[in-house]
Amino acid sequence: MRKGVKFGLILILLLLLTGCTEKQEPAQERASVVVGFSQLGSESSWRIANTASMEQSAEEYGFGLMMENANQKQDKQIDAIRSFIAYRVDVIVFSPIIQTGWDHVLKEAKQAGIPVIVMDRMIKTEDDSLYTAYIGADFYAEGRRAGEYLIRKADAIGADSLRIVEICGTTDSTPMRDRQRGFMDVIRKDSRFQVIASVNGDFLRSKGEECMRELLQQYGPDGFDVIFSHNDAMMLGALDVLEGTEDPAIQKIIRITVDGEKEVVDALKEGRINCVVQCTPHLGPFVMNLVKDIKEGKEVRKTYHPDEGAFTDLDDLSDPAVEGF
Ligand code: GYE
Repeated sequence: MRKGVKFGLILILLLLLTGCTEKQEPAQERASVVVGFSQLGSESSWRIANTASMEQSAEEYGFGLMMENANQKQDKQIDAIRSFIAYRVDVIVFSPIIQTGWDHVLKEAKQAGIPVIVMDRMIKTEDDSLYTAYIGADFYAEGRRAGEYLIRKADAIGADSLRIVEICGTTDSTPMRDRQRGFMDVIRKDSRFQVIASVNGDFLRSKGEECMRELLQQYGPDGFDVIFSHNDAMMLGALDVLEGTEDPAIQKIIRITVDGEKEVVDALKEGRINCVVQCTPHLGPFVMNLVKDIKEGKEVRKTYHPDEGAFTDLDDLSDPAVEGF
């Protein structure tokens, strides 16, 4: 009897003990998807908003985001991509500062079996298998929209000759090349238009200001009729100069820009800018959704362009849809 009680007690003790050791530990955090993201820099409000969009969307999807900012240096982007490969991230995303020079490092990513999403700007490569998908604006269409606006504007004011100065973005970047090509393809057929200068402002406000100062010095306030700036930051720099100049001829200059940040859309509503071609920086949700699809082994499309349009002084600017980012 005593033996039986003792046995029973030992059994209870054992059960309690095993119960303790088997007590559910909080479920181990499942390793989340890690995205390595090489951002090219922080040259404009567009870029800042783009970075924020990536961070916010990664958080919403519960993905880890390893981000490196290359401060406008291609070498730094290549180093960042190599470090993502070494870390064996699940997916690499990068926004290439210029179009060429990526094949080598992308081959390394391919050999490591890591899918690559090209975001915002595009690369030039003979081998499409080096990236899984591209998500970014149709910059050629943006350039065309700028040209189409100019034709409408020239018609509206009855202009028979307009001299254009173009402030370009980073040389050899996709938005620079394609915005220029799209714009030229539209206006070249119309003899009213002549591009008298094309200068490089590197997508920076400070350089836009510098360019405008030099253009004014070279041509004088009467020497050109249109500014086509490849982004808002450079247009804002140019405005800083124009608006500090007394000459009344300055007022008549037609100002066309691309992006659509809040400061510029407000300036459009105030009549200080004439046309803002939209380019959305909010690519994060598209990218993270694609990361999810890739991880789930789904077939994905090769190219995605967000829907975009343009806001102009020839349209109804009181429409609530006319809003900057
Ligand atoms: O227009 C400009 C930024 O690549 C679309 O880069 C982007 C461009 C954008 O610095 O503001």
